[in-house]
Amino acid sequence: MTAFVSGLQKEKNMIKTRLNELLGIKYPVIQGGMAWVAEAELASAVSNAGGAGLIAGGSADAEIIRKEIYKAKELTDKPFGINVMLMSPYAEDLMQLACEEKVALVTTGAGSPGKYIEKLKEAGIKVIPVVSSVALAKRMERAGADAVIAEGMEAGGHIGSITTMCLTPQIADAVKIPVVAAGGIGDGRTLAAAFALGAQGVQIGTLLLLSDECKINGNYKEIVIAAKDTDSVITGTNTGHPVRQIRNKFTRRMLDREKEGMSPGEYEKLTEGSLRKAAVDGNREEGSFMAGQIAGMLNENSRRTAKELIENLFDETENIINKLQNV
Ligand code: TUI
Repeated sequence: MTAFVSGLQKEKNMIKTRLNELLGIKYPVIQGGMAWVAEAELASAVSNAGGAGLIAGGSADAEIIRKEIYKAKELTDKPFGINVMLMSPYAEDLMQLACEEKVALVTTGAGSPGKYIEKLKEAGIKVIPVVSSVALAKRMERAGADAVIAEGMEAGGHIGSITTMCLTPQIADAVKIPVVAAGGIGDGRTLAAAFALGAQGVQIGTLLLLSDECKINGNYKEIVIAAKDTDSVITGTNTGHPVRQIRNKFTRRMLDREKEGMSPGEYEKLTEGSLRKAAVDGNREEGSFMAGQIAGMLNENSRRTAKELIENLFDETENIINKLQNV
């Protein structure tokens, strides 16, 4: 059978790419590093399902994350990692922790992890930064990253300004290391499209919000399920940290204040604790319900175990690739 896209092999009905090899995983999928959302239970469920599960560092300190790593080690013997949000005051401590606990991989967000890469590699950890531009992807490759996650602005949370459709192929052309597409991946069609764009795998976040092992407040799940295609908005564009989240009273207030010329300091003060209010308290009015644009295609049927979601995703992808090969 001719390959639909380069670098993609189908063995015994299994999609295998360089990302499977790099991480020793069954499916070329990495979990999004969702702060206040991605804890040991979700990470281990994704890893047990054959993907690369992640514990999100968010703004938590190293001792909190160490406990999550211990929990995950109890729950899985498969590779898992941590996501380090580089704006966190604990980013350096978390990198140290990753080396001590020898997690399989570290993904990073909201900055450049350049200064940490050498030490992580020395500890045998695979380093996969999230990038939102070709320039940063090239810089990360030169600094020794094992792969990059090309995250388009369809994604939830902190985002860049380029779409997955445009970013992924440009990064795939610019680097030799594997590219993982992120932002807008929620079913077999979008996953197959990621392969067509030159990705060797995908990162999924929003879809996993609905997994049984994701222990966010039930209101968060309801809000994601109810969201239509146009229900997410980007706040923070004018203060330097654009964040995609589902529209509510909080985002309306933020956008109003931005129009009035709010300062970055004021923005930070107003957003403090808002993610916790969403994920833990389920506060529909004051929470920051971060989710990607694919929230619009999720429904009650998307409430499944992480294993079912991932297996279904790759079954759909294979069917689509097979169909495309017959076009
Ligand atoms: O990091 C994310 N998503 C996030 S982090 C987060 S916590 C937060 N809360 C409030 C404000 C800001 C963050 C919620 N969601 N995704 C990965 C990501 N990284 N997207 C974009 C980037 C990125 C952007 C610029 C990475 C590097 C970069 O530039 C670095 C440089 O030095 O050029």
